[in-house]
Amino acid sequence: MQDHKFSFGLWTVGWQGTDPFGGNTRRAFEPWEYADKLAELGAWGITFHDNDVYDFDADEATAKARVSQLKDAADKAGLVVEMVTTNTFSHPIFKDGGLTSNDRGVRRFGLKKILNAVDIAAEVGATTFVMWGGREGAEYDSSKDYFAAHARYAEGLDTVAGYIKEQGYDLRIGLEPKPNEPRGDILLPTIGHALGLIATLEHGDIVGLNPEVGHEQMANLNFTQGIALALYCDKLFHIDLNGQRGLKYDQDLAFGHGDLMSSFFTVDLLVNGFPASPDAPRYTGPIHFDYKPSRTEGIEGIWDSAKANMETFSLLADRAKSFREDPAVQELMREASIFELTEPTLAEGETVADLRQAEMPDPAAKGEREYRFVELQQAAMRHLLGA
Ligand code: GLT
Ligand code: MN
Ligand code: MN
Ligand code: MN
Repeated sequence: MQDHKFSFGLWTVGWQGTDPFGGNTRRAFEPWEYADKLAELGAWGITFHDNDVYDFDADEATAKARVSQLKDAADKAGLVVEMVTTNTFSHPIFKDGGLTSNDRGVRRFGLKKILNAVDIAAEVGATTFVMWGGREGAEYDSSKDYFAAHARYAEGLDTVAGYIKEQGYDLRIGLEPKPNEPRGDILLPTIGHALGLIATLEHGDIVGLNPEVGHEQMANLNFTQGIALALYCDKLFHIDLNGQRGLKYDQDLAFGHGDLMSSFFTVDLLVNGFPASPDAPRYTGPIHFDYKPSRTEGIEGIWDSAKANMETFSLLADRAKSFREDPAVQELMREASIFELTEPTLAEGETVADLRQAEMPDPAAKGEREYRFVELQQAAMRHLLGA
């Protein structure tokens, strides 16, 4: 487990089990009480929201004291505080969003709260600042001018990114997409949507993605494909690993407890990179888990589930390595023409006119060729199952 930079949100192990139908099943801990145990289990880092550490209405002195108590505990345990984020979703003031509320006063309040959290992030040495816009959205299309909402979102992001640059902070912003929950529909619902808005920003160079497995899967999308696009665009700044089974509420299961095959290929991409593109961008950030210890669990279950995330990732990393190194797999990849995909479709200097003149393959023969994709997938299955 020491090979990977495992990291946990304080709100994950700290989740008390509240859901829309029932209250807490576990007691609250102070944020600094998690550090030793997480370190002992093999974690490398922790992350938090401002209000995981101090209350929404805490005065400045209390907030400062609590953040520094947490930072001390992390230092003592040898944990890095690698990411910080803002809670712009719990308090009723944010019921119509933080950066995109129709109410300008709310937006100004939200922006200030985010900027305060940016200062805290810099102070504790975090290098990523996540922005999950859970309340940025709507239940009703009648309720919002969506052009203006995107403009205000962009304005907010540029203000925060511009402030980071102005202060000279070593921080990058990771946007976290989610299609719905808590809003009926959330703005920037997927990785692709977020990339689209980032491309319009003035300070988009320090704005990228913090994709979450379950959130892309709630949109019925392929998470590995999504992070591949983020890598292609050099925008995979951070990651939230967890598990989700199908199209339903955000389950936040432990990593691998949802779609295991998909988890295998996510780990394969994260630890081994693209199979045929050795020069492509690689993810080098923390392996951050954003899961919830199920409501059925007691205190022991918090640690069982935290461990489960790291154990599953490590097991899958081993399996993915053996998969890639297997000569039979390499041969199947050649038969599948996987390496051929890296070859540009047009030859160097070739024009459209040249292409039109060029000899073409026999469509019937190409239509009948083998790709051996099923056998390759089954080879992955054998490695995954340790067969
Ligand atoms: C909240 C959300 C997570 C986000 C956190 C960051 S908050 O728990 O469900 O997916 O990563 O704001
Ligand atoms: Mn989630
Ligand atoms: Mn969540
Ligand atoms: Mn998340």
